[in-house]
Amino acid sequence: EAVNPQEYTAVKMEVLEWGPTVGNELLQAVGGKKVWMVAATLRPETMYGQTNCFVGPTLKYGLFEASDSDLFLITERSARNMAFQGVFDQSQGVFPKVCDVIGGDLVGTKVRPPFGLVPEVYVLPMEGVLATKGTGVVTSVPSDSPDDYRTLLDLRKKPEMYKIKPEWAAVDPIPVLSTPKYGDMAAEVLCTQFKIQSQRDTKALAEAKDLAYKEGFYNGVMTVGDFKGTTVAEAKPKVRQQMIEQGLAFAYAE
Ligand code: A2H
Repeated sequence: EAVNPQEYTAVKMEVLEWGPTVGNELLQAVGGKKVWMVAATLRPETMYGQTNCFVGPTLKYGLFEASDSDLFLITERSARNMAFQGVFDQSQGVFPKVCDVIGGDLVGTKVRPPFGLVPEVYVLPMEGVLATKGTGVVTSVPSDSPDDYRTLLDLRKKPEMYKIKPEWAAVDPIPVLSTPKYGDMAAEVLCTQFKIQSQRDTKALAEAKDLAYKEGFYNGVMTVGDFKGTTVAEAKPKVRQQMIEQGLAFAYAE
């Protein structure tokens, strides 16, 4: 674990419709409650460009009571952290799990990405999702995240192998910011430049991710949203604050 805590923005994606492989046990546990898949991100200013939501297909998730009316779908590890950080209504330390679910069973579920220019997106599998980081839910922004971009290409290339319907991966990357070096599709430019062939090319992807992040942060200008025309560095905390004020995000550290 790092010495300095990582401060994430936890973005709340409301479940709109369950996918075809969700089990009855889960549906019963949900009852009439609202379910949110919560993704940890370091790039809140890119949330306009969400096109999917990724889960690890073999990872274990749970449904946790965030309040009387709301359930969070996240890993148990992150739920425990959230409980200690006072995210849940119940007093600190209470650990309100109501059901287990495997990531693969969530594929094809439809969620609403907060601030997304596309109002509904599908849950898809991503191989490299770590159980030890964030919530195990990753929101996909293929314009600016090389991992997200390459995973989308992999899924589109072999939908049967990944057990997905092609229409779940149909939304193209959406430009949200522009930089002098990579234009408004940093992830695509870098994946092409580095000849990245698959989401398993982790070394090249890490390098691409680093370059995209730095160029975006230091030289990026927003091309959409309320802070269009301002720098990414300036927009980042402001978009985050807006999302938090609207009840669509919260601070999460680990
Ligand atoms: B980021 P760090 Cl546009 N497993 O959000 C793998 N990756 C995970 C994860 C997990 N369990 N939890 C979060 N992440 C991803 C947006 C984004 C992100 C963009 C560009 C770069 C980027 C959209 N995906 O990350 O190891 C999440 O993806 C690169 C910095 O804590 C999260 O932010 O530095 C980021 O990794 C956190 O990674």
